[in-house]
Amino acid sequence: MKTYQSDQVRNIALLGNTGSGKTILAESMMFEGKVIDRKGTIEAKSTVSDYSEIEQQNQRSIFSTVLYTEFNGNKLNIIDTPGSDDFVGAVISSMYTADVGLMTINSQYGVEVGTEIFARHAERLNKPLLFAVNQLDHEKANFDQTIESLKVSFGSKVAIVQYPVNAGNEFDAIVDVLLMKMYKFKGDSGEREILDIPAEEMDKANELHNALIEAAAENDESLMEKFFDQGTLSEDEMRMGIRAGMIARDLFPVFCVSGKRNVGVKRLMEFVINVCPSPDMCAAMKTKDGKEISYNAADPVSLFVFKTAVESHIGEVNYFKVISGKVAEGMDLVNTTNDGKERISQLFVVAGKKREKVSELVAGDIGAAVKLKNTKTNHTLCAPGKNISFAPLTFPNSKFRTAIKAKNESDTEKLGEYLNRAHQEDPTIIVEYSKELKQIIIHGQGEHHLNILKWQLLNLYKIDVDFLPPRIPYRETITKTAQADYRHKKQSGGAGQFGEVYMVIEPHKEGAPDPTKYKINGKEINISVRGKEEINLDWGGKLVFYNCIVGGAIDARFLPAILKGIMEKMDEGPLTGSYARDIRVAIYDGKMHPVDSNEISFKLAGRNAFRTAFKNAGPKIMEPVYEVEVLVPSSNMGDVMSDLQNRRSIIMGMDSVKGFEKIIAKVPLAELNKYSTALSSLTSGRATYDMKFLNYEQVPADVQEKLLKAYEEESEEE
Ligand SMILES: Nc1nc2c(ncn2[C@@H]2O[C@H](COP(=O)(O)OP(=O)(O)OP(=O)(O)O)[C@@H](O)[C@H]2O)c(=O)[nH]1
Ligand SMILES: [Mg+2]
Repeated sequence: MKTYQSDQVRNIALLGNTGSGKTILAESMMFEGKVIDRKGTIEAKSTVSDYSEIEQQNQRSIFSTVLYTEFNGNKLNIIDTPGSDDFVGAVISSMYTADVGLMTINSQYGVEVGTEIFARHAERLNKPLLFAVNQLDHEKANFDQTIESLKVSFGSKVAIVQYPVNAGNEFDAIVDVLLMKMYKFKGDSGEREILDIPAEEMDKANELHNALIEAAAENDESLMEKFFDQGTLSEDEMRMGIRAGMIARDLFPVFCVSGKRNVGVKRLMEFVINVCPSPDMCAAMKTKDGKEISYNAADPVSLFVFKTAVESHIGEVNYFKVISGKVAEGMDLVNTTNDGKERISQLFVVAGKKREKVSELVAGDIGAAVKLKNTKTNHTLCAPGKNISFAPLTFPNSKFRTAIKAKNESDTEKLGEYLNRAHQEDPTIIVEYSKELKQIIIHGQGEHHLNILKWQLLNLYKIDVDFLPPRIPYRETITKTAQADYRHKKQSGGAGQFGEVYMVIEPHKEGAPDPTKYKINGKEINISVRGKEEINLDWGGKLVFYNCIVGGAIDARFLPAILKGIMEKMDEGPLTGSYARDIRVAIYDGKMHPVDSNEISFKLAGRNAFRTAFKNAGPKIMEPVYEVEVLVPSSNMGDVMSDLQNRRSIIMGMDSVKGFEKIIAKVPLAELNKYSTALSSLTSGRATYDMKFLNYEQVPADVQEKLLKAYEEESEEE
């Protein structure tokens, strides 16, 4: 393969709701680019893009797949992405890498929740969008309704370049209002005739043509002037204007295709080559320290790894985009994430599992390298001494958590290793070794996402695992003031033990003044604070410890031991063994023995007094509460709301956004187990949500009752 220069490369990511036809569109593109001479199908498990076993089993894309074609003297890199929200990590990394997002819209349904989700990510990443209204051969295809829904979501940015003459089963003709021609297709071969627009379509075509000219002119003052002077623009001027509009994200062109029947695909590819920006026209890449690196082939080399995967027969493959300079076989580079040295021993371009060796790739191009020592997704490689580190990808919060355990105890260590590796390959898999919950918790974007991981563990690494309900990180606290004292005394034989501690405990409130006086059971206790220690607990919240000992009742040297005893109970709360938080303790009196007092005695006295006081201080269990934001089509709103109400949630707000309803609710984590799965089945996958930790709140009395009982039973079993 020849070396393509930056201006001869186009990088697009195929985006869109699951089932909108990205993989089949990619297949037709591969066919048009002569990468394959027969098109595969999803049903026959024969597409270039969905080549992995698990994708074929599921009949949908799960990973991003890098593809390329050589087309009209240019190189078109295409990244096919999965449409399910579970695999949003792969979509985001693909979008970050591509220069344009090509969004497929299923013309049966118009804008779907996936369209919305991915469009929002494209906006965040500042990427131009191009729409392909797809499946126009379907009997239920409805172009006008699809356009209406696009306008609801994207307003005046929507710029129609094509419309179908006969959407539906007979679909074979498209009017192109940029070229003012009609494309007519024969069979499924992609073969086409370019004809004059028939008289009966002329009015509509002219109207859309003028609208497109206006939209194109809007992004460039000189084009605008020309348009006012001449009332029209040349084809080239329109291309310039459209490109400028795309780069500014002010104009999203709309094309018409049937990926399955290969209708309109070649014309769409021509548009991508002729009009869509090449990398060197796009925004520079930002580094971690805020510098900008532009796509300049003459600069020192730098590249960004957007995907790491283990491929059968060849092992680990790193997929990257060259950002600056040129990368060539045999080059020595530095990984600026871990300061490791890497040699590029072999360089490839890839179309699914097909690989072709190349000797060089230039700024803006996409390729793959194998046999790197320690390079993963999100890492930067660059010329020695250049110290470039690109800003890493950021992903949405996880939505699904489960505990994981190897079926076979002896696999536990291996499981840990592979889980860490899974995280490096897919940063949306987060692994947490929770000492608190005594579980390995994995977090992902949905149940399906983690089930894929389970499948991989079994089939690729031979580790059989169970998913178990994850425990909830409850907290304990108190709601009232209470006093307790405890005398620890042991004088049977040998050295004795003696320590006595008096304390008052009460809820800690940020900014409250130090205590001066307590009144408990009619008795007044005067307090004079000698020392104060404010401990930020590792698990959140505080313990404030006051030394209020007067007259040397307890030696200062024993106070740390008392605190230690209290901390032992904070670490394992008296109610359910969960961490305790937000408590203040005043040690105001006690007794020592001239010989028998020691640290251990005071630790035990402190611990026991604290436990008693805690139990008398209106103890409460607190649970983590999340803020959940659900985006749901209006028709599913009722079901989603009543389901949320069954989850002890409090609705905080509602809003209508572009044809969808947004619900914001506070929901306890304990009620969110498998929520992504439930929501998906309630709405046939048409809703999405995001959740983030909000705070800890007291559980209701009936829930506390149940938790106490469960803890009691568990303790008895042990
Ligand atoms: N009638 C018709 N069916 C299509 C067309 N394109 C795709 N399909 C069918 O729609 C289904 C989904 O197609 P895919 O290409 O896998 O869709 P996708 O967008 O890649 O889906 P995900 O990988 O799940 O995101 C398959 O059964 C295809 O055969 C089309 O142009 N017309
Ligand atoms: Mg697909």
